[in-house]
Amino acid sequence: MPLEAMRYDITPVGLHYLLIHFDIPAIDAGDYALRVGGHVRRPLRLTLDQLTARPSTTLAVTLECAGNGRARLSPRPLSQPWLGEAVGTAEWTGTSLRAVLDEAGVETGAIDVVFTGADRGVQGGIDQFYERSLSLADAMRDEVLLVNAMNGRPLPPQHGFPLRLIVPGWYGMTHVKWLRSITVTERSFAGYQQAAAYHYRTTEGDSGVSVTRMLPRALMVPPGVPDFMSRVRFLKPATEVIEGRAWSGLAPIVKVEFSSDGGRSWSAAELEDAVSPYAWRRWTYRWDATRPGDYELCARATDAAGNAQPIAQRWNLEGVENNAVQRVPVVVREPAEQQAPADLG
Ligand SMILES: Nc1nc2c(c(=O)[nH]1)N[C@H]1C(S)=C(S)[C@@H](COP(=O)(O)O)O[C@H]1N2
Ligand SMILES: [Mo]
Repeated sequence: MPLEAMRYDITPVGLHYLLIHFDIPAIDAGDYALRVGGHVRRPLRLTLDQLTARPSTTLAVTLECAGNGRARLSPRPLSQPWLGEAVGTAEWTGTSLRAVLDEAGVETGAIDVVFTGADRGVQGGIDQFYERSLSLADAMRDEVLLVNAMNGRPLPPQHGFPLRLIVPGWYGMTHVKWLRSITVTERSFAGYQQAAAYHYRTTEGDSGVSVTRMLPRALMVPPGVPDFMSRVRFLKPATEVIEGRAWSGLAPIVKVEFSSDGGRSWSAAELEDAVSPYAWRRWTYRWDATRPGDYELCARATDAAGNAQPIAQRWNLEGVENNAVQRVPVVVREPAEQQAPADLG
């Protein structure tokens, strides 16, 4: 998502980031059925018509890839080289996962709920369908949905048509797309994407800590105009309203601070209401940029649980959870040699 798309409360579908481990699978809506089974009393088979006929909720949810910010780490971990753009907020429409599990009748002794996608490929030398799990308690939360629509339209192929999981507050890897089955297990699920990938670890062989909810982050829309190659921004001397968004999957955002000197001094930004309890909050800051010079703009978010963004990056093998403050180099100056637009004659 280009960072200027943070101007929208709800990200237009074509501007929402995408992450696809393997290929987008071909799924025919007519033949489609979700299978719910494993450690349940009544295994279910639900067609798309049956799923969409169920009671539904629409929730605005911010999704962020756990690897967002990875490309800023050095040495750069191998994987999708996100700078900071792997985020977006959509209105997802779907039905309660808990109601489906209740209908299937989860048996005592159940531990995990596994979500299997229809997409298959090889990762870590293992041939696999994309699969992730949640503990039974996390799966039973009110806000967890099986969604068939995004921003008021059927899911597009790239975002999981015809059905995906949405787990508000969690990093992107949890929201399994192209969902083909849900399996309740009596043992903790040890699939590749769950047990091997998505761990914060700094040394090979360390078991690490599983990545779960989104850490707090604030991002600003880079002000002014960019240099094509370096992406340094140029601004005319003036008072500039800086705008951005902030979110956390751990607790509501309570503070965003802005710095124009690379994080040496901070001032509080103004916060608007969150788009929903599970979505980002817009913030603004009136920056006095009347003095020409070189600046480094930063933004830092803090949530109600006291989690704040670190100033320095925390390197790790997979490059996950890098929520260090954003840094935007800006040059304030009178515009350089300019090519007048042709329509001004
Ligand atoms: N089946 C399946 N689900 C998936 C993935 C995938 O590759 N296959 N990628 C995950 C990851 S890592 C992210 S960040 C989000 C991205 O969702 P989006 O492409 O709709 O933004 O989908 C998640 N769900
Ligand atoms: Mo991701």
